[in-house]
Amino acid sequence: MKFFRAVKGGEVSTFLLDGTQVYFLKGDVVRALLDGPSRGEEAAIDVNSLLARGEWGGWKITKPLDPPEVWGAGISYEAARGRYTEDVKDKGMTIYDMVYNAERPEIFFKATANRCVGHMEPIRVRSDSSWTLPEPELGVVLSSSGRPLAFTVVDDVSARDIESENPLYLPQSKIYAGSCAVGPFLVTPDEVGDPYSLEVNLRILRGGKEVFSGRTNTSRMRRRIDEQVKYLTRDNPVPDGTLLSTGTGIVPGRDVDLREGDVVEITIDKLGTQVTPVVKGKG
Ligand code: DO4
Ligand code: MG
Repeated sequence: MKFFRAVKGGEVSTFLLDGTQVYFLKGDVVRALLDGPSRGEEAAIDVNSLLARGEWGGWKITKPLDPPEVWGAGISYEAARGRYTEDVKDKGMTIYDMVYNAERPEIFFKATANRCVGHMEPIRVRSDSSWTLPEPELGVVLSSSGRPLAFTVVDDVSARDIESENPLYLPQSKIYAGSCAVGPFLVTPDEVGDPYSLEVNLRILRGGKEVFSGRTNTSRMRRRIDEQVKYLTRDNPVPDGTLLSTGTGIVPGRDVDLREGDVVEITIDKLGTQVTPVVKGKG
């Protein structure tokens, strides 16, 4: 099953997509993931048009949940270790090499609901960043006990120049308005199957032309989801609906950066395609 949300007349409604049938969902999406969904009436929504245009029949698609907390995992893929290491001048053992090999993963606080955007909503480049990159990641919605309730597409948008200046600036590079894109769907684990065999594709478009493309597969994730969840929830109570973004396996180099007007397109098998325009500054 897939869930999505859309807004009409200022009201947010949650929908359940079962095959091609769309139903209103009664109650909150996290409750539905925890206890099973309570279907309302069938909804006459053309989901393909809503996804393609962001709007359809007065409905505007929005993020599929308001995550109370979003956490990130880092250096989960060898590709991330390699790219992040390029930032560090000292060519000895870097903090990224160390965390890649260590038992304890890098887990960091990423966002709250008000810093998240949905499919077709703008992600941001901070006003004080001149090198910001998208990080396409498999997102996992968790129960308070750490049980995976659903999967989604997450963009862990990161001001790479700020972190590379000094790793202690990580929170400023990661946490700001529009730094986290979620959706379009929450997809239940039974529909996803094996989360370690999903193709991940990233494209950056400028003036309609592709300026970057990259791909990976979640099979390359060194940090398994249960390992990440174990450390996230150790001595750290998280609320139902917490979103964990499991790290990126696609990290473009210094020659790529996000600019105002760019469009980021992330596709993950079984989870759909997330399209977000880029804006710079507070807006
Ligand atoms: O400090 C590095 C952050 C790494 C990250 O966000 C990732 O690997 O996805
Ligand atoms: Mg990341």
